Amino acid sequence: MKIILFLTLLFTSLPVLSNGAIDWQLGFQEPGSGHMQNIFDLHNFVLIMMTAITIFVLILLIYVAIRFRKKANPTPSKRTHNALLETLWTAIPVIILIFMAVPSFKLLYEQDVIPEADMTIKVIGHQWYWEYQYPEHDDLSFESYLIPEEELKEGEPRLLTVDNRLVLPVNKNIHVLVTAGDVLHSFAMPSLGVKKDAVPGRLNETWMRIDRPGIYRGQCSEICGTGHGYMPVVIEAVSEDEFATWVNEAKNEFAELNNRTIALSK
Ligand SMILES: [Cu+2]
Repeated sequence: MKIILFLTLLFTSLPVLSNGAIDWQLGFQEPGSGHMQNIFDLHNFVLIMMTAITIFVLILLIYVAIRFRKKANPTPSKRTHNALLETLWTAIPVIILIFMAVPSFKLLYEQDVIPEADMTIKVIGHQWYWEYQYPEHDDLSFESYLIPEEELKEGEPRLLTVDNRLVLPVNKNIHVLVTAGDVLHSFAMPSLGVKKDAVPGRLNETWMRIDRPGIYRGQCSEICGTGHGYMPVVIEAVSEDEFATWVNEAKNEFAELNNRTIALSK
């Protein structure tokens, strides 16, 4: 069963060049950051180990079931101990575990320690939309809502399309502050290897470095109420120049929008 799973994952996860989920997908999404690539590599490494161990144990089981069945082995041995064997079957699994633990600790460290940041953004989860702030870009801030199914344009994925995307530059270390305005949410972007709980009254932090331009799609990953499935995260990764242009346009656009909202509420 595992080998079938392994082969399916191997063949399904390789050719997928998508930054979002696709139909019938089984493996991970295509990694869009070095960190996600490392997660992907560790996953594959552990999967290979696990498959080899499962096959080895299966072969042993089949061997003893045939070789030591009642007919072939009428007078069984009375032996209960074997010092060499016992040492081996303790030591070998320990060594295997060390081999898996070392890269996984490296990964945890990479995730936890934020490298020198080129820019900072703040992500705030609300019931049920995201708010994005750029404190280093004149406090640019806006909200990002789901586009309902009936308003989607051709090619836009259902439940994964928003009005205002989180636009970010590629090849920059982006420090991400995550919090929530009401209840628990979780800011998650599978192809970038990012998932961070958004907790009201608490400021969590993580980071990402996007490798290539494109649209990345994720979802709120902490059940947060009836609208939980309707607050996707959509990141648009662009070059540094395009990002600078976007910031200038967005500042005017959202400033106007905010003024209008203020005027309306008066
Ligand atoms: Cu949520």
